[in-house]
Parts: sequence; structure tokens; C-alpha cells
Amino acid sequence: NTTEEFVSPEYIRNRFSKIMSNMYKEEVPLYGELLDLVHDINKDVLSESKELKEHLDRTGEKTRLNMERHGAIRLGKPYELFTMRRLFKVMGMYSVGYYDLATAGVPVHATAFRAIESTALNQAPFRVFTSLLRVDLIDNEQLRNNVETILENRQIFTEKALQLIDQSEKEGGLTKEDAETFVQEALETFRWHDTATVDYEMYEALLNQHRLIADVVAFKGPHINHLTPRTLDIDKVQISMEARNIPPKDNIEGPPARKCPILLRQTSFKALTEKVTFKNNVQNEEMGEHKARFGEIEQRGAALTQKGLDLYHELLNKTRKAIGGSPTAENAAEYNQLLAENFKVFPDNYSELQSEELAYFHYFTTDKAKKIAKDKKYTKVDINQLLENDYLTIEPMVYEDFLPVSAAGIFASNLGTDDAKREYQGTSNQELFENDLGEPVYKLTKWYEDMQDESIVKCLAEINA
Ligand code: OOG
Ligand code: NI
Repeated sequence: NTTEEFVSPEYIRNRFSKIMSNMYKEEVPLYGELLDLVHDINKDVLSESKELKEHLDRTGEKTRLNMERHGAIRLGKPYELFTMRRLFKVMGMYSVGYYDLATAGVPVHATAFRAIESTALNQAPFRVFTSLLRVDLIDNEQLRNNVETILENRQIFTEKALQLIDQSEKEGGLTKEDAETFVQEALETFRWHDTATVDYEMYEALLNQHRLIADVVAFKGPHINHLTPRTLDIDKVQISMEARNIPPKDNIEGPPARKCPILLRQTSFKALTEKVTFKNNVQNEEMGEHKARFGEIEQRGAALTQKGLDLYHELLNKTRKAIGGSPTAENAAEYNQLLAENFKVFPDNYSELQSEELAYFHYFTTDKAKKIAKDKKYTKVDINQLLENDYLTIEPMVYEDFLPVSAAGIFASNLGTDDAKREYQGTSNQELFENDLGEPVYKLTKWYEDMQDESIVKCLAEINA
């Protein structure tokens, strides 16, 4: 095979995202309805705001909006994480960030697999939030041993998928035909199975330890548990969901509504109750129910620097502390009001976000820059002056990742609040995670820092040319 015969990772990723979305639409019809709703609202928002449209055009995000989505899976053992990394690599997805959910009461740690170049991201923005069960946090020794045995005996990947991963690694890519086989085979791993691999008694034991443990351990594979389209106005979607009888969770996770959105705001609808057949002596199967799969919507805003993230967390924690932890149905309105109040100190215009170094930006040269005096060589220290004199303009970089507190809130709203109250202390273990993954994760802020630098270097080259 020569390289020319291979399709691009972007092609494979888009193809996979598409067939996954089609499968999920069939499995969870409300997801399809949600897609339509988001699509309609995005169209309205774009037709109402020329400014927003131009902004999305400049950053290259407009073309990707309708194909943009993320999903989530929960894995059980190191081999699964290691192999999932190899599988995603075939589609040009790499692990970015480490998220410890244990401190928030969910016994997993996680990363996000996604594209890491902005052109690649704009062509195929599919991401998968991937968590790994922390078996070491199960305190009941007998149950822990049972979990290990059950997981040891499962193979979540098909033979053919494994073979094509090998082939892609060896040859540096896949032909169109092999890519099609690959995405179909990979999809098998994400499919829902309505037959559990354990009997009802074991399922109950797992459930009683933590609802999430049952979801990971009792099934044949890591069914995709949600897919999330990106909206341009999450408040509108939240209201319209209620009007369409899609029951949304009580509050939107993340920062409050702002003129200049930052990071990520998310809401979801509750997991479906699904019929499951449990293993027993074959004649005597037992029926039961399981809740795992839900729908989610997200609105993305500007990526924040470490300084911005620190301020975000400070204001969020201040708000949570004041109302006594995670918001509930009863105090959601009070929480939202307090959140908006507390965030008044977070600058809400791009020029201040830039000058205070709270957010990351793409830099562009203006037409005026063509006529700039060439009497000196401009460097990074001149950037703010060049901006002020209209030789440069900025666009915020979109936040491509996730938020641990929000993720825990999404987990909790679908697992039942009792589980979320559990505490696992002092357990963050990125080293263990990276060992199991077989590779270090990309550091979150460094990725944005590098992208911003790249765009500044490009502008300076244009100006100095
Ligand atoms: C993942 C929850 C995290 C998000 O958008 O923050 C997530 C899960 O429930 O498995 O997808
Ligand atoms: Ni999600």
C-alpha cells in the first residue's frame, strides 16, 4: 500500500461519528429529537446575529457546528483503556487532559480523546470522554475480587477491529475499504446490549456499591452512554426541552450565561429506564431494569488560561459553598442567581479577557497591517500595541475540552444523588492512569498556549514580511 491510497484520519473520524450518531438515534429516539431542536435553534441564532456568524466564520467553527458532538464511555480495565487509545488513534484522536472524578464521588478517572490540530478539529470535531473504573476504590474485598474476575473475562473489541488497528499502526493508515470495515467493527464496542453478563444478584451487589460500577461491570461492553450536540444558545434549548416534554436536569452545569461565553455550559435529560435480561440458569432468565443512557446538550465558549480557570473555580466554589454543595431542584433558581452575581467580577468583553490574560485567542492581521511601517522588526512584546493600533484583531479560541465539576454533575444527575454523595479522598492518580493508557495525556492549558503562540508567530511573520 502507498500512502496515497489511505483515507485521512479525519475521514475515518467523521464516518465513525456519523454511524455512531445514526445508531444512537435508533437506540435512543429522544436523541434524534434533541438533534432537531438544537439544529433549529442554531439556525435561528445564526440568522439573528450577524456578528456571531462572522465570528464563527473567522474561526472556522461554522462549518463544523452541525456535525459537532461528543460522547462518553466508561471502561473497566487497563487493557480496555490501552486498546481504546490505539483504536482512537486510527481516527486521529488523542488523549487530552486528566480528569479525576473520584473527589466528586464517582470512582473513575478520565481523559478526552479528540483531534489536536485546529484544522483537523474543524473538519471533524468528534470527541469521546473516556473514563476508567477505579477498581482499587471498591472497599469490599470480595466484591472487588468478583469485579476483577468478571472484567478479566471480557473482550470488548472484535477480532477484526483489533486486526485493523494493528494493520493501521504497521502501514500508517487504512484504505477506504478497510476504513469502512474498521468503523463498522469499532461500532460494535459501543453498542447497547440488553442482556447482562451477570445474574441479578451480582447486579444488585454491584449497584449497591455504586450505580456506576454496575453500569461498567454488568455488561458486555462500554455502551455509548450519551451523544451531545453543540448549541449556540443553551438557555433557549433548556426552555424548549421543557416545552417538548423532554425532562431536563435541574440546572445548567458550568459558568452562568454571559455576553462572551466562557468554557462550557451543559445540560442533559435523564437516563432512560431500559429492560435488561439477567443471566441465570438458562431456562430461568430474570428481567430487570437499568438506567444508563441519556441525552446532553452543550454550549462552548472561550478557552481560559490557568489564571482564568483559577478565577472560574474560585467563583464556582464560592457559589456552591454558599448553597451547601451541588444545586438541587429546590435551590436551582437561588443557585443561578447567586452564580450570576458572583461572576460579575469576571470580565465580560474580549478585549479585557485578552489584556488580563484570562482567555486564549487566535490573532489575525488586518488590512491595515499591509501598510505598517517597516522600520523595525516586530516581536511578541509588540502584540498589545499592534492590537491597539488595529494592525491585529482577535477571536477567542473555543474551549475543546471538559470540566471535572460539570462532568461529576452530569454523572450524578444520571446515577441518582445518593451515589454522588460518596467520598473518595486523596485519590487522584494521573500516573496510574497514564500507565494504563500507555502514554502521557496532553496537558490541557499547554495545548491552547501552543495554538495561541502559533497564531501570534504567523501574524508577526506576515507583518515583518
Ligand atoms: C461522562 C460524563 C462526562 C461531560 O460532558 O462532562 C461528560 C459519563 O457520564 O460517563 O460526558
Ligand atoms: Ni458529556
